[in-house]
Amino acid sequence: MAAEGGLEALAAELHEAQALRFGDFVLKSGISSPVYVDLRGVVSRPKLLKQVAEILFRTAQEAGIRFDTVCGVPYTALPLATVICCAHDVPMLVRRKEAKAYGTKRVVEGAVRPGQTCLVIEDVVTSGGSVLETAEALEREGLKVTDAVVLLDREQGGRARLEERGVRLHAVCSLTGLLEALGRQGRVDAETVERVRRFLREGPRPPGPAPGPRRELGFAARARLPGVHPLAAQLFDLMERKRSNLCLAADVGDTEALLEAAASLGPSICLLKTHVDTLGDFSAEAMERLRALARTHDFLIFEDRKFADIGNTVKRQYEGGIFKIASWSDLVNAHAVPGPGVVRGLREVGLPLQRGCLLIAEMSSRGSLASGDYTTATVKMAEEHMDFVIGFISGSRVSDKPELLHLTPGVQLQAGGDALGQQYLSPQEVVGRRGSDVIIVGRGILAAPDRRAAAETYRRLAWEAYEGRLRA
Ligand code: 5BU
Repeated sequence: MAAEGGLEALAAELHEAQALRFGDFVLKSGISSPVYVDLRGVVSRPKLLKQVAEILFRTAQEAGIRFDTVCGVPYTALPLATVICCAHDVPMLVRRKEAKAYGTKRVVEGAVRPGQTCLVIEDVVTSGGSVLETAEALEREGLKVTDAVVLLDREQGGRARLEERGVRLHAVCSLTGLLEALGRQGRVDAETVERVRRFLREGPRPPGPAPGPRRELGFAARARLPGVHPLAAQLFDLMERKRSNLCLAADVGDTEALLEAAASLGPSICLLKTHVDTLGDFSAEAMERLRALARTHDFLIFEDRKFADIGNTVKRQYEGGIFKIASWSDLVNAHAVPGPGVVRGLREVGLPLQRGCLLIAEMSSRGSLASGDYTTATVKMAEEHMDFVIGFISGSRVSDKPELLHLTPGVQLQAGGDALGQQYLSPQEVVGRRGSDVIIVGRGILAAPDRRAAAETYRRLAWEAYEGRLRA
């Protein structure tokens, strides 16, 4: 571990580089964490990059590790390895994540000399999986891997797992050590320090309905609550009737495809979500036909417009323009970023039409800024405007008011994500464990070979997860 003074200075520099963020994050593994470590910003700060590389090298020397070459775990640790190798005249090896499809097809580039020892460099270790992958790739080339040096150990099982596989882990600092240094420096408040400490001590726990004596109400009972918004009551009732808490994200290119999706998948869904500004041939007449299909198949329409302007502007965007969203969409959503004026503006148009609104408390995309205090403030704004706001877009249950609905996008059967930051969780995770009410699924259904069968699968899984929650 780094010497006391060194750790204090490093903690301060990392904090300034925003390498540690505190709030509510969903990690790559799908678990929720109150802390997020992202050292990618270090490359933009040459002094810090050099400092971190030097500390890593010194840690290796102080531990008496003997090595012939150095390899960084791709990608964040690549520049660190480069700086170390240049400064200390050590040959470097580069591991490719995928073998080249042409040419040499090598996964390790550089002068590979079987029998030599390679030191692995990494920025952060959680479970140790990435270090192991690199160690195994090097070993397949005949190299020996005995040690790995890492800047930060998240203390979540990585050290033991690596040791089991014969790789000793040397960490410059632990997450607890860094956290405590930030606490001492007044950069992180005591409550956050305690929260993260508890998380590290007790391990990840998926957020969700807080355990307690209060029994969870079903959708039918929630429809009958005295303060419930009429549109929310209508939605709860139709969900119960159709045994569906599935919202289709109908992300298609034209109105014919939209109407086709509505007609064929309508029986499986409680809501159909549109992005009207992505239709190549929008017409008011097509939206009338969509409303007719909504009546036939008993679902509501939700335009995912994400209003985010001052009240006066959103009012005009909601009511007017080419799309006249308020005339055909039962539900819209809004960001809380402009403050309560956004809700008040939309409400002026929506209330007389008995429309409703969802506030975006969290987003499913990687690195979303809607977290922590922002999410808390959004929940408060919704709870103060329940005559028009009927719920949230969020990754989990953020309010314990049963009158409000929680809708969650970023759902597919397989965990993972897309190339542009979308992150997926399963229906069981979202409804069963995170306490959300409705799953929003787009490509999981639309890209399936049999859309109807896929929609039925998502409907059934989300509904079973909801029923399981009621039984718990
Ligand atoms: P997908 O194909 O299941 O990834 O589509 C998800 C849909 O939900 C898509 O229309 C997004 O615009 C929408 N979405 C989202 O993915 N994440 C969010 O946080 C919000 C909306 Br808000």
